[in-house]
Amino acid sequence: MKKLLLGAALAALSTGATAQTIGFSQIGSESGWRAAETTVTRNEAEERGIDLRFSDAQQRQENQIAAIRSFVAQGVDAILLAPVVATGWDSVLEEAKEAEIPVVLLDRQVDSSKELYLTAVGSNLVHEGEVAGQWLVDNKPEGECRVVELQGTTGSSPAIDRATGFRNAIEGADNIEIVRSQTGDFTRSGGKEVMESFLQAEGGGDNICALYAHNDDMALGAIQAIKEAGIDPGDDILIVSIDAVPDIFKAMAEGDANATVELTPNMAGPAFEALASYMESGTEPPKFIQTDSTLYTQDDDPMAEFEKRKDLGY
Ligand code: GZL
Repeated sequence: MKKLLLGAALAALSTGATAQTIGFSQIGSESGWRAAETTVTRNEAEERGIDLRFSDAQQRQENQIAAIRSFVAQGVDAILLAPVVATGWDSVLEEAKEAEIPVVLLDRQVDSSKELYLTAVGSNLVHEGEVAGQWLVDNKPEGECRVVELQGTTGSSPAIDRATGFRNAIEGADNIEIVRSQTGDFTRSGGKEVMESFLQAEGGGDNICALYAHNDDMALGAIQAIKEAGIDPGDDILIVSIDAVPDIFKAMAEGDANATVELTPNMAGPAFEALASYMESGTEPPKFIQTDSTLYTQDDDPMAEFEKRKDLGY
C-alpha cells in the first residue's frame, strides 16, 4: 500500500505536486568530491520537489546507523545511503526493510545481502584502479618503478576495490612494484602526512617513481608534501589518482599531477529515477547502476576541464 501511495505521489511530482520525503545518510565532507556529491544530491532533490532530510555522519558508521533509524522512525518514503565502510549494515537495513522503506546505496557498496537494498548507484571501483594502473604501465619511465600508494578509508569498498584494480593492471608489467601503502582516509591532510612519512622512510624521493592515490584529495595533499621536500611532483614522482576534482586539473595544468580517473558526483539523479519507476510501476531496477570512469591526463586541456567543474560544489 505504502509503495502505491508513494508511487502515485512521485508520479504526481511531475505535475509539481507535494514533495516526498527522502532521508540521505551522507558519509561526511572528507573530500572535494564528497562535497560535490552532497551539492548535486540537494540540487537533484530540489528539481524533483523532494523533501531531502540530510545527515552528515562525519565518517562514523555509528552516526549513519543512527540516522537511518531516525529516518525509519520519521516514516520517510525512501533512504539514500553512502556507506562509509562495507560491513556492519545487516540489522539496520533489515529494520528499513521491515518498515517497507526502500534503501538506495550511493557511490560505495555494502557486504549485506542484495535483498536489503533496492539498488546501488556507483562506478566500477575495480575498473577505476585498473585504468589508473594501466596509465602508469603505459607511461612509467624506463627501468624500475617503485610505487607508493595512498589508500582510501580502511574497510571501505573504494579502498578495497581500487587497490585490487591497480594491482590487476600492474601484475603483468615489468619493473613496477608497490613498495609502501597506507591509508590517508581520503583527506588532503591525510595524504600530506602519509606522503611525508613515505619520503622520510625512503630517504627522499630518489627511489620513488610514482604515487597512486585512491582519490585526488590525498594526491593534492601529497603534492604539497613532495614540493616542500624540494622534489618536483609530476616529473620526479608521477602522480595518478581518482575523482577528477577541479583542483587536480589545476595541478595538471601546472605539471604537478599526471592523470585522474573521473567519478561523477551525480549518483542521486539515477537513484531518484530508479525510485520513481519502482514506486510508480513497481519496476525493480537492476541491483547495480554503473556510472562511467573516464581517464584524463595533461593532454586533455586541464584548465578547460577545471572550468567545467569549478562551480559544481567541490
Ligand atoms: C568513491 C567515493 C570516494 C571518493 C572520495 O566512490 O566513495 O569517497 O573517491 C570520497 O573522494 O571520500
